[in-house]
Amino acid sequence: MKPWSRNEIAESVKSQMPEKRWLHTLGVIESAKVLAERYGADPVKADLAALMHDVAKFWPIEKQREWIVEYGLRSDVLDYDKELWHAPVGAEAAKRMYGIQDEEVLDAIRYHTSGREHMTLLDKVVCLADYIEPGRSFPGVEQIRLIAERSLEKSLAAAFGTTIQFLIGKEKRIYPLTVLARNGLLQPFPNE
Ligand code: DGI
Ligand code: FE
Ligand code: FE
Repeated sequence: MKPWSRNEIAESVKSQMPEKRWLHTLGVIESAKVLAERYGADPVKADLAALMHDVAKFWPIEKQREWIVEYGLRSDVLDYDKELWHAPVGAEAAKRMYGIQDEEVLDAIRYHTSGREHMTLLDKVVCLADYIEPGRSFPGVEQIRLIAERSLEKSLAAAFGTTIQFLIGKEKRIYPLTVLARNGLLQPFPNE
């Protein structure tokens, strides 16, 4: 089968989400481009991962659950907030629907929400772009944008910090990979 062109993937992704989420996706593509240039990540991979990162976000939640069970995706997310599910499902969709085989791109999609312990450069670029794209306006985003000009790790650690604080404020559980991601980004520890 002929591989999907970028344009075809973009049309398909766009058709699976409301206009507002597509505008967010365009913002993430733009921010990922800037961050990839600044920190030396592969711009083509960053673009593709950003394009597809939220493809499954608006799938019915039961369909997301089915994919996680049927394809043996990180089933531990089922015990945590449903907002986490679209990331592993999106990576599987990129593979099964669009034929993406590049594991670096798939991982950047798979871990774009939670983060993970040993984040690759591409993981960090896509995850941070998701936090700071121009359309984002959560409290503290300006500060994170400023730090992002100097340090990919410090800015992403701060971004995960805002999410963790938000979850604590709502008395929600924190997915352990997010804690591991933040710890990993803050190494070396100051008291070592
Ligand atoms: O899909 P987006 O809205 O663009 O952003 P995202 O994929 O980063 O999803 C973020 C949401 O996930 C945010 O509202 C917080 C929620 N969430 C729930 N539990 C966790 C979590 N995010 C992280 N990183 N870790 C969690 O344990
Ligand atoms: Fe997302
Ligand atoms: Fe997103």
